[in-house]
Amino acid sequence: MFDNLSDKLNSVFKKLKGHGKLSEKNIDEGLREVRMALLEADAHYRVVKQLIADIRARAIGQEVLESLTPAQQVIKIVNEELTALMGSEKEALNLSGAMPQAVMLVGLQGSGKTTTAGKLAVHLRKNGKKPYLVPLDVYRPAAIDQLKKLGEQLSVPVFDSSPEMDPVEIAQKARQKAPSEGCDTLVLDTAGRLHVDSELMNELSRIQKAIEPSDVLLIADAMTGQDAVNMAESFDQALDLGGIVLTKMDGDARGGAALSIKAVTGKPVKFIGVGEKTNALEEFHPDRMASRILGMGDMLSFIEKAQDAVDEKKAADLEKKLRKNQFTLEDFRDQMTQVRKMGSLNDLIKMIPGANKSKQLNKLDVDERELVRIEAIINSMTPAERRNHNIVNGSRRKRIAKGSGTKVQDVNKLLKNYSQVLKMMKKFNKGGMRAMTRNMMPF
Ligand SMILES: Nc1nc2c(ncn2[C@@H]2O[C@H](COP(=O)(O)OP(=O)(O)OP(=O)(O)O)[C@@H](O)[C@H]2O)c(=O)[nH]1
Ligand SMILES: [Mg+2]
Repeated sequence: MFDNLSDKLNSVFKKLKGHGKLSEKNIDEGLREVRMALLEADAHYRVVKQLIADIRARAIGQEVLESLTPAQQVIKIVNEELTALMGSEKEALNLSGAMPQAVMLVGLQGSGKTTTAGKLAVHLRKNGKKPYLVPLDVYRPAAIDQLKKLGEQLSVPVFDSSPEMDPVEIAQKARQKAPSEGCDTLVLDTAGRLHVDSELMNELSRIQKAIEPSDVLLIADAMTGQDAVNMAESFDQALDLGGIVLTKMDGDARGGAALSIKAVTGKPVKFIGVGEKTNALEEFHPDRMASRILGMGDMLSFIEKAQDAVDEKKAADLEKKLRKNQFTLEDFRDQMTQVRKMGSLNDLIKMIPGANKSKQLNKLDVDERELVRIEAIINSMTPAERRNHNIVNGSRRKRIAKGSGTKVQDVNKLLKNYSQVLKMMKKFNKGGMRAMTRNMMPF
């Protein structure tokens, strides 16, 4: 991503560093090269012009010229201005309004709408939502099947569209059906066209008016550079976009679209697609992107990914155990310790889809101090007891209470909670359970 641009900018900075103290002339020379590099990366010329003017105004100021590390100061300014150009703050998906909500994906043929629909479903599920994939492409043969297959692979429900139906009718029916499928967020995968045409815009606009989605995302291929920016303007005029997803950023996209699309359209990039797989979607953080462009790396995104990977593995292990009915009190305790490391239990509980409504969950006492007691109780059990709670009879309960400095009632309560969790776990279907185990380790 941005390799070329990064290389060029770094060689400019290297030159600047070589000067020691900088003169206005040095800075102008450097900025001329920065300008060339940005234009070669296919950034919009008007955007580049303004950006360079902004950087220059700050870079020829006293602090920089008189600083002992002027080149570093210039890099810092470039970093800040690039960040501002891309929107400063991360912009999240808009999911306000009445349930079920809808996110509508629009874009040209092959831009990555269907792939992104799958990725977004995964993203939504990670955030405690229950996505419902809705195929609205009734023109291209096999488009509906493509989304159905994707849904199956991800264990996400897909509305059973048929090519004979009108897309508006499909979307309305899907919304009516969503609650009975246990879903709260529709992801509408619309049809693409080769070019922006009025027929397409009319159809998209009809869908938008009928469904009033909380977010409309343009899916744009980053490799098409300035074309993506122009296309975004056309879509925005017709649909008033909520944001943009730039796909194929893993390819040899030169970066121009990511740099200029916000400045030109006023609409933020909300996500970037970085691969064909369903987990290859990243939230777009302007500051991290600027650091990436300047070759400073993006530790934060990396760390987030690593954490994601670890949780995925833990969730998968846990799921396996639950399936085989091997989720022991020992696992219960270990998960609890993990959760305590992650922060407040009450905050974490809020992440479970439907936790507020679940009577069973409300019955579980989640007082933070209680966790310490629970840990002590489980530690006082023998390994055999931890592995099979059914053998913990009256006299064992007395012994455990004494060993952990608690009361027999506390031991009873823990065992009751634990068996309730077991029961509840068994009730969850595959998708639900995975989301739940990922979101909320002990329960
Ligand atoms: N490398 C890479 N490939 C992607 C990305 N997103 C989508 N693709 C690929 O782009 C191609 C088109 O993706 P689709 O999701 O089918 O595109 P679409 O917009 O739904 O296409 P139509 O339904 O025909 O309009 C597929 O081969 C995807 O695997 C991405 O972020 N990176
Ligand atoms: Mg498609």
